[in-house]
Amino acid sequence: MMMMMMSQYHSPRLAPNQCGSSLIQTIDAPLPLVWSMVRKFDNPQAYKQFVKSCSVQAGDGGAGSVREVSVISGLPAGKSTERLDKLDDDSHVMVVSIIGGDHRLVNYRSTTTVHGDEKNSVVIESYVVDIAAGSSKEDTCLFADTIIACNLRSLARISEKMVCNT
Ligand code: A8S
Repeated sequence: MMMMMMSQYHSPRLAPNQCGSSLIQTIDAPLPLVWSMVRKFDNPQAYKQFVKSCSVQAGDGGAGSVREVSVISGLPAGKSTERLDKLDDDSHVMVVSIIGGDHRLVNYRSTTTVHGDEKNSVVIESYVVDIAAGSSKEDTCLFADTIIACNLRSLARISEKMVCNT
């Protein structure tokens, strides 16, 4: 099942000026709990520690909704405008595109899928992004990978804390 999800959702075609990768996080918490945190498009700050605030500018939190995210100071960015392209509560698939903002992640699109059962979860997050002029593929991917890894570790820490794993 997970191999199928990998090929279906996490193997995007890359143009020559793009890069991307996928990150995997195991979590000792039930899939429904983890998915309930991931799916809340209007509340990324629940686990994304670089997010200072978020306001939904269009939509009701379902596909097509647009949010504006403000990030904490110290990052090479202030704001990001992001659109929810897909939210599938049956397959636990979420696709988000970055459509604006004062940062270098141009044409960024991420797919997050959650797998698992009533005890354990696996989150896979993959993305594609343009390599900005003057940047290398390595630097672009390292930057995005670092942020996503922080987000996924934070998601694991918070959801594991919400259940009693003894
Ligand atoms: C996410 C993933 C990423 C967010 C990046 C990669 C970002 O929010 C931060 C710094 C930037 O320079 C770009 O799922 C941007 O949130 C923390 C503002 C988009």
